[in-house]
Amino acid sequence: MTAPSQTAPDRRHAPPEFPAGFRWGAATAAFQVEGALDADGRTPSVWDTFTAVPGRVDNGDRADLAVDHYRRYRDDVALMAQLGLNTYRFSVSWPRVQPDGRGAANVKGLDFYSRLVDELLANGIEPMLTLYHWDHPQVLQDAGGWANRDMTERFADYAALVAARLGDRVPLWVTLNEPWCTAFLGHASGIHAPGVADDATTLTVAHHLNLAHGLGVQALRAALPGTAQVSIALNPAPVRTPVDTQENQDAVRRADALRNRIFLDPLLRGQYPADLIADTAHITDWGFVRDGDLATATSPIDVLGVNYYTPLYVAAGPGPADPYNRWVGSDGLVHIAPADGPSTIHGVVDAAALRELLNRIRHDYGPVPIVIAENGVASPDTVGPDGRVDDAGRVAYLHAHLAALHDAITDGVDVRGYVMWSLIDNFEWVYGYSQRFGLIHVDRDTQRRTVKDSGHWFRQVIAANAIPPLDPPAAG
Ligand code: PNW
Repeated sequence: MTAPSQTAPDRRHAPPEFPAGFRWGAATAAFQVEGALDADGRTPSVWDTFTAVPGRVDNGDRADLAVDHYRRYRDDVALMAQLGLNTYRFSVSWPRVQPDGRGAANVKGLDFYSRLVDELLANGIEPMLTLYHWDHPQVLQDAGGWANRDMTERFADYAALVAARLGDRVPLWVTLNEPWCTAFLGHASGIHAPGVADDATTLTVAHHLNLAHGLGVQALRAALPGTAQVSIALNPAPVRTPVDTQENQDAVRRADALRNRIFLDPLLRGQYPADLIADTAHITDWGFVRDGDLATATSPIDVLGVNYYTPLYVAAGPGPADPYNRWVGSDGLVHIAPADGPSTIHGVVDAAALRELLNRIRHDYGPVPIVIAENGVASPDTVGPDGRVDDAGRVAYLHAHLAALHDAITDGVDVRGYVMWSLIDNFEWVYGYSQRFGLIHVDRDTQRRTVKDSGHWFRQVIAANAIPPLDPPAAG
């Protein structure tokens, strides 16, 4: 600790401020909010197919209506403006824009995103556009999906179509959201679409996603103005172990390779980790990595999107199968270890781990600019008799994570923005509507929107560009 200088103003009681120009946003994804699955030429996505299979989604919930954002987007943008957001992260539905997965764009599908972007800009909100948040056209899955190398070219073509229409108005582009989820939840345990469970396929898919990202970056650069920024949203996690033995450290290394380095290394170093290749040699010879692929995967990005919810706890040895974490190549050597503390559907709540994660990325990969592209928590929110949604738990969660983020900035990490998950309660994948992540509550029967206490609190954060005290203001 250094003593405060005699002449500096007393800042001890000032709320911690964020850098000038900091992006404050909230995020959604097309399949989770839009509904209107048959509108204007959209074809089914892999998630339409997956959610139609009995038993895949809690309560049999479907995304046919979701939160009706396709029709209510103007009202939703008005709510964003009320919250004071300066950034809105949304995703484009590939089967709306390119219903056949190849060839010309469906103009009516692009029109929706064009209207949305104009509405955002008219309200002073910068669009942050994710090209792929998991819902590719089913017709492409019928051709093998991400297991088929051709998918990487399909993705680059799709990226070019969206950029050609929206590139003049969208300043920040995200290629893929959480490729870990697509590869591992979608192809190892199969609890996400397309519901495949095959270890060799998982690694093939991971590589094709890394390659598709790079091809997507190149397609975007070719179509976008030089001022546009290009990004990817990964979901890396600090990996921890409860007891620091040599065996447990090896479990940490293996888990870190499968969760983090399999995406960060090709992206930021242009190579796969040697230990990952060795750990998985009995599954694949990695022959799917062709000359030039890694140079493509490491095409420069402007900012790294980091989605953070929880750290990962692991230990050595066999354990019960965990559908969220299949340790491809290390099954029987790694398992999920118990962790203490309050927990959510994603695991324990640990804000300090966010600071640790950001410092680790800077230490291992250099000073890449970072945007937190997702962070948030689900809670069973209800509208009270006074019309308020009291979600004090979410306010505490946000407060703790913003404080940790501010600490990381003070440590020297170059953080450009914070986008929370989610703007609004929505279709939470395998949990259906049972998990509410929004700053805005949605009544499932009436679609009525109510800003939660956390939304009012977040408005204060944005207005001050600083972390205000915890007490939520009264609604209204
Ligand atoms: C992310 N896991 O999903 C997604 O980007 C969002 O679409 C989603 O709604 C949000 O987090 C909240 O869940 C994840 O199993 C789904 O570790 C599952 C996992 C992580 C992220």
